[in-house]
Amino acid sequence: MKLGIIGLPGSGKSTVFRALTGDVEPGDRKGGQQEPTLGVVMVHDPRLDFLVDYQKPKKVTPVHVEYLDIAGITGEGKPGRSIGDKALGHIRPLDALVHCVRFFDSASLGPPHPLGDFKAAEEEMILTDLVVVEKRLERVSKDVQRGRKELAEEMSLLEQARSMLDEGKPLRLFPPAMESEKLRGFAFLSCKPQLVLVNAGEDKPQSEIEAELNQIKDYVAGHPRVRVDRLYADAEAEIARLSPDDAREFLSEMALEEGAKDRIIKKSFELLNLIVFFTVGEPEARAWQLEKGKTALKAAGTVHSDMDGVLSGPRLWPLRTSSTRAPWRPLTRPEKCVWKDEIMWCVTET
Ligand SMILES: Nc1nc2c(ncn2[C@@H]2O[C@H](COP(=O)(O)OP(=O)(O)OP(=O)(O)O)[C@@H](O)[C@H]2O)c(=O)[nH]1
Ligand SMILES: [Mg+2]
Repeated sequence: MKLGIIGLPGSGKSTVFRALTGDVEPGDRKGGQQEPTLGVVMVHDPRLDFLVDYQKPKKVTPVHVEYLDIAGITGEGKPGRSIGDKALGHIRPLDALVHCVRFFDSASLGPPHPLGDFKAAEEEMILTDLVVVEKRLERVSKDVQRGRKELAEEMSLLEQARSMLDEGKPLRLFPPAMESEKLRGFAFLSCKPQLVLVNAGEDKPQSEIEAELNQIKDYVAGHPRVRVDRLYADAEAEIARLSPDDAREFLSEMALEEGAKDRIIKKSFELLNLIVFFTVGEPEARAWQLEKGKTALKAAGTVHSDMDGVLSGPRLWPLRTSSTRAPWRPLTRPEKCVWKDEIMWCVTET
């Protein structure tokens, strides 16, 4: 899973990056077009710990998440130049965006305006998509006039997309942008799954943070693939560098159950509708990601394409827990385990 951290300059993207990756310093990339910094985070999962304990494999491979700290959304709103080409090239292939919104006072930027900043960055993405749609429409409409009838459907979809973007609406509100084969390949920015993180200063009262969160939530109400949450990036970046025991103490003082890394990873899995499943054998215990609702057969196919369709659901071993805080335990029915190629297959039920 690869996520890009975007947001207006000075919104705290690099600080969020540090909070999520525990990285010390992503380098100085003030508002420019420099190469983004990549951080790779191994996802800690107590269910994988359980399987390791059970099987004592030679190798352990958790799921990993990659974060990119991307500069380049300027908020200037100039059509055609709204997001730098270089930044665009980095954003297009991402699975989702972490959209960082400032909610702390800044000496250079003044008091924060979270909803206004969120809208400004959204507008940049909408304008960027509009440029892509218009360019393609120009070409396709000429071809259709010349008699290439097979492009008529794409042209009609692009025209609908253009009128949405013209009205300032993101393409996540236009289902064909995600679903149609004709449009999916454009990887439009305004329909990328987005986790909006209101990056709050520690001095901000809870009630104010809630109010800002609610304003953004109201604004995106009814939008698919958008989640809104909070983060105290500055403090949490420091906490991410502490030992687990020290981190726990600081987190509980801030009334947070988990560090930014674990919280945001969970939210990202929810946003992308992913679950984790496991394989375990003597050589390796491994966590994999799978789209929720996909069958166990698909899980098998993820690991070995030749096994897609070979396994049947009841032979898989679901891991369950009675409470979310307790460690995960396998069901006690051994017929639910399947050994194949010296691997035991297990699929989570959540
Ligand atoms: N008080 C407070 N300050 C923060 C927080 N997050 C970031 N800052 C400060 O805001 C300034 C900008 O933070 P960065 O993380 O560099 O912001 P950025 O979005 O990466 O900036 P550019 O890369 O220049 O666009 C720094 O001085 C940070 O220390 C926060 O949660 N609280
Ligand atoms: Mg930065």
